[in-house]
Amino acid sequence: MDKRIAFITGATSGIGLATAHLLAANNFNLILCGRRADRLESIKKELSSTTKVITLNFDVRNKQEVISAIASLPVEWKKIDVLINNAGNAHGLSPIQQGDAADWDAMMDINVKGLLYVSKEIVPGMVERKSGHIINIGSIAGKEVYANGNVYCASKYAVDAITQGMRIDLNPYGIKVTGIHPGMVETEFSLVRFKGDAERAKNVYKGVNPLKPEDIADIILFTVTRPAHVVLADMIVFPTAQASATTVKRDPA
Ligand code: NDP
Ligand code: 8X3
Repeated sequence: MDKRIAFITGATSGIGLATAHLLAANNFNLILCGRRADRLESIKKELSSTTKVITLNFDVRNKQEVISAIASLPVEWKKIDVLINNAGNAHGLSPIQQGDAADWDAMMDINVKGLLYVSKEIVPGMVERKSGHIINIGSIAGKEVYANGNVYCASKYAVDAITQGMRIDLNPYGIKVTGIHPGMVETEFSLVRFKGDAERAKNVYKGVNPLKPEDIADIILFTVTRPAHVVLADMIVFPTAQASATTVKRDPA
């Protein structure tokens, strides 16, 4: 295979899905991951006319599932050039004293430990080959704590710390490490955060022209197509209407 191979977690919606589409059209073969098998199948069907696609159906929280899924890759797919650690969500938005422990577990297990489990199976190959590019999707929530964000913010601060740590530890091997920290992106993110409450999710973006998942995909494509000696290390990306986690210019209805 002369195309590069990109491994994308959370490819069934939002940023991961938009990135899969853009990388498929730009000379990448794809390994697409997620829990929703039906979506993975239809995305594979759609993108297979453009590029080679393999899907892996696993929950990043489950260490054994992560290990088995990645071990099942055919040998010609094991040389992963680009790892995009994107799977993640917020679960709930409550003051700490009212937080739900199941939501806390989900955020720490998915956003932090899931990212580590996946990386553990892929990074040693990059080290051996002395090449590769890891892109971790953090958040503005990993740069600024906001009211009621507590544990989601903690999970994304952890992603930022792990990203910095990876960049330092993998420096001797010529592996690029990039952190991308978006502000408001309209995806299924708010629907998941508010447990399916579509009205509440819609209100998050009321009066704002938020980022689209395609905007982040564009930045990912730019990032992975820089010359060998260039790495975009860390980026905060806002819609123009946003200036900080909580400073958002909203147009009146
Ligand atoms: P979506 O909800 O649209 O996508 C989340 C993706 O993560 C889905 O593909 C989902 O797939 C996958 N995922 C969630 N839980 C698991 C799990 N346990 N195991 C495997 N995959 C899982 O949201 P976004 O596209 O917005 O989110 C992508 C990333 O961007 C996240 O890390 C999020 O924190 C981050 N982010 C989002 C922002 C936003 O405003 N939207 C802003 C800043 C950062 P499936 O359900 O099929 O498993
Ligand atoms: C998603 C952006 O501001 O809801 O990570 O935390 S925010």
